[in-house]
Amino acid sequence: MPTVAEVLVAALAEHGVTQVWGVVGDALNPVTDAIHQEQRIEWMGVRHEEAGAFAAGAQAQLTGRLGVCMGTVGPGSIHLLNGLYDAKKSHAPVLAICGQVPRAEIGSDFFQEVDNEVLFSDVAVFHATVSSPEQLPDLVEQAGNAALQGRGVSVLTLPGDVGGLEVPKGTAVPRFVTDQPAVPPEEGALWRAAAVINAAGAVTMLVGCGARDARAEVLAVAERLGAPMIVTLKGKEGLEDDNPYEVGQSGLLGNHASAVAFDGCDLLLMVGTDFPYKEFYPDGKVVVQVDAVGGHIGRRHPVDHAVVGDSRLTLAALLPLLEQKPDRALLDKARSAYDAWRERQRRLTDPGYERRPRGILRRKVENPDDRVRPELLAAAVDRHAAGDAVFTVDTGMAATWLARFVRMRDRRRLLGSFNLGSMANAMPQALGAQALDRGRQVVAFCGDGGLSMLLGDLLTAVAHDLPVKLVVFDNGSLGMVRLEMEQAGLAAYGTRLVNPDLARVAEAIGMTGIRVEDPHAVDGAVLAALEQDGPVLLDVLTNPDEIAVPPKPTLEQGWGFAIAKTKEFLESSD
Ligand SMILES: Cc1ncc(C[n+]2csc(CCOP(=O)(O)OP(=O)(O)O)c2C)c(N)n1
Ligand SMILES: [Mg+2]
Repeated sequence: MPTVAEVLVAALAEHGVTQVWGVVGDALNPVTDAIHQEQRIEWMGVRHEEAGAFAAGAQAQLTGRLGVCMGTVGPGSIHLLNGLYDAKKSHAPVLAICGQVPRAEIGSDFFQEVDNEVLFSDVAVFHATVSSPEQLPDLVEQAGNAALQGRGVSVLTLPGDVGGLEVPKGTAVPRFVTDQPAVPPEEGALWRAAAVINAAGAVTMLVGCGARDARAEVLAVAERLGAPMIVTLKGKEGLEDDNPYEVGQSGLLGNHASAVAFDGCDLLLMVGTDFPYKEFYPDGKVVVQVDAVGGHIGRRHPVDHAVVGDSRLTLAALLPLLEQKPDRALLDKARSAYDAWRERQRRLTDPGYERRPRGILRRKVENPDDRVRPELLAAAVDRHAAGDAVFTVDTGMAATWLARFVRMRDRRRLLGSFNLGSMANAMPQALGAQALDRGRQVVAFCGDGGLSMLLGDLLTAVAHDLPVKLVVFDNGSLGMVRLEMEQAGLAAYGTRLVNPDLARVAEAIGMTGIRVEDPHAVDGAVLAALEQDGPVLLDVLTNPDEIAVPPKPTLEQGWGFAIAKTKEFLESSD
């Protein structure tokens, strides 16, 4: 008879899982042994379980199937938590298989014992302990289905003496329900939305990743309404390329054209977006929101007319009800603002460009040792990366540079910790993406703070032959926090990072390491890194003083900046 562990692993393989991520040990040994025997699944040993959870979450987001990670009893499972929270908040179906002390010891405060029920209660949509082989296949099916249908994390806890037990004769291999039918809109809601849109003057669209599969419909509605379109960071995939209505992002990493589009409209049409930053929404507009999840309606900004429904189905049904709007003045205005902004940005990507001071936020960028502008690096990667590259990006300034300079053209994909906002996600997510297809280009935009947080898992790229390209924006600083502090008028205390030569670290680990200090060497180095067959770490010393100007810089931010700079100057001259 097969064991509990063997049946569980067979179910994962049948479902299409190709890797399981984690650190081996104790209660999980029967599972790793079953994986060892299963040709279709590769065991991906990581150095820190958090990296395994991020990798599994990345795989789930790219494939729509379960991503799977494992943590041993107690601390091994605790280490998974941050990556699992990221999966939860990214709506990624992830199964975590966690060890537990043997059944007879449960509740006795045994060595390493933690209460997984409590530990995972906030992060998991489903948690259960397998306490007898008779619970299969049902319990495993419930765990998988809860994750897939609830788009979240399921945790199966396996006590040390259970994985190796044989299942009763005739136990079927668990199977998972993968169908996710799209929700059609209600007729009445559609008519009401169409009526207010037809009655309104200028319309601006705010489009997010919920409309990723509705590209044709989104473009057709924008054309009918002559509407400028603000695309969220997560909506870049599939929506920004070759889109004559697009005016970039809003939010801190956004640009001025988004503010023009927001301010100038009479009606805001939100599609498939849960864009969270309330302060960037325009006041006093009629708001129509289309979202497949009813619970998302109105939670970021007051909504006048809601349509609950899948973006593609809803826009396809809405289009015939919409009248052509003849006035394209707002679209033209927002697009010219966008073009002018992009042209200014493009100048920053020239290695010889010197920015001149203008206004309070546009102080002359101090670049005494000619450090590389992050904009220049991001633009070079955009130029040379493949049309089907998978990008991952750390939380921090790297996200701004990616948002502004990397176009999600062709079949490019983008992963980040966009809802949890954790650091250290980009490298392990890249490992997950790369393991799915070692022939596809996978490029991680890493902060030096982010990369060093899970640095040990550079070893995983080498050990498992994952040719990831890690681009490190090495500004010697927790840059985003530094900017935050300075805008608030605080000295940037605690933000400096003392880094080693990360390219030499990479070399010692067995990767190719390339260090760049000269702006003129960036382009060649990026090309060389991307052309390498194996894993590469490109360590680029970027200018820590580079700032990103938000769509509408406020006077307070400007004053804060000036005050912070004075404080820093006084402190440094002690
Ligand atoms: C796990 C975690 N710890 C702390 C933070 C707060 N935080 C957000 S961005 C950031 C700095 C990131 O620094 P780095 O990775 O070097 O990127 P940079 O902004 O310098 O480009 C910090 C500390 C966080 N988001 N996640
Ligand atoms: Mg940094």
